[in-house]
Amino acid sequence: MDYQTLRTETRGRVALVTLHRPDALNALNTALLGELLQAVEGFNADPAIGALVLTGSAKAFAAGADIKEMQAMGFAEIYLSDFAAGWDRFAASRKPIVAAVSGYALGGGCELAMMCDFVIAAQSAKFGQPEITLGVPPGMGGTQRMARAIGKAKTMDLCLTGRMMDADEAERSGLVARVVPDAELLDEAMKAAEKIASFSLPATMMVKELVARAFDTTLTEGLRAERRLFAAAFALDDQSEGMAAFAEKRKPTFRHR
Ligand code: CO8
Repeated sequence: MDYQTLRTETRGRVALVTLHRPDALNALNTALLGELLQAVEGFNADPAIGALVLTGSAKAFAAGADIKEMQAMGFAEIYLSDFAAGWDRFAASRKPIVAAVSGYALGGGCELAMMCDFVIAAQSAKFGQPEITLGVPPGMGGTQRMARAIGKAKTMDLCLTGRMMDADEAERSGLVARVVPDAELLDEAMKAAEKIASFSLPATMMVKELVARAFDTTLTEGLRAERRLFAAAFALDDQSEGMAAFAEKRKPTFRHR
């Protein structure tokens, strides 16, 4: 597919999506959102794909929503169009998405990384919610996803001061799953995604759905949902195969991949 703001490729069962607005540090504009949704929803519908990796450039994963695009907008336009609501569709991807973050992940860029299932960061990564410096609060989940991911203290610190945190602080805070040398970022993220894509797809989708639910419901409801889906997994031939393979000391061959 020919995109203006993205590059996409598939490697085995992994789709790699690279944000590509080099002149604007991958700032997220309406065109990019449209293309990203087309790509991600297309890969979700493609049975040959089991997981996605989302990345940017060495200098920027994404430096935020496109300030120049938003600059001239007024309340009515933003409110009536439910501006940026399309990002909920990205976050609703049922297939796992690993964010491979190098350089700036600021504002909407940090929020986009947080919409992915986990973040692998290069040593050079810098995360922040600098919207306060522009006279607005975050608008794509920064106050909500970040507070759930790393707690009130750091979220208030980052959102109220607009400062950036480096990869090590992001890992200590729990925003980032792993930090790797810049040169190994893409390999590490692809390896993680290949591993995910080698498992039973319904099982990985169940994991994603359940962990996401932990951020959105009570412990009692979450535990009930987990038990129900655990039981449901026993209706899959992948469960029989996975457990038989363990007992027979061989590698499983999952049918639903
Ligand atoms: N939007 C538009 N253009 C941008 C953005 C951006 N967010 N970030 C960088 N650019 C452009 C610059 O304007 C510049 O373009 P040009 O060459 O034409 O002048 C080019 O990218 C390169 O940037 P710099 O020259 O500034 O590069 P530096 O290395 O000097 O600085 C920084 C890098 C520190 C990342 C700097 O570019 C910066 O501060 N960028 C803005 C960061 C920011 O404030 N992000 C938050 C944006 S607001 C947001 O994300 C809100 C999300 C919620 C929206 C949904 C509402 C419902």
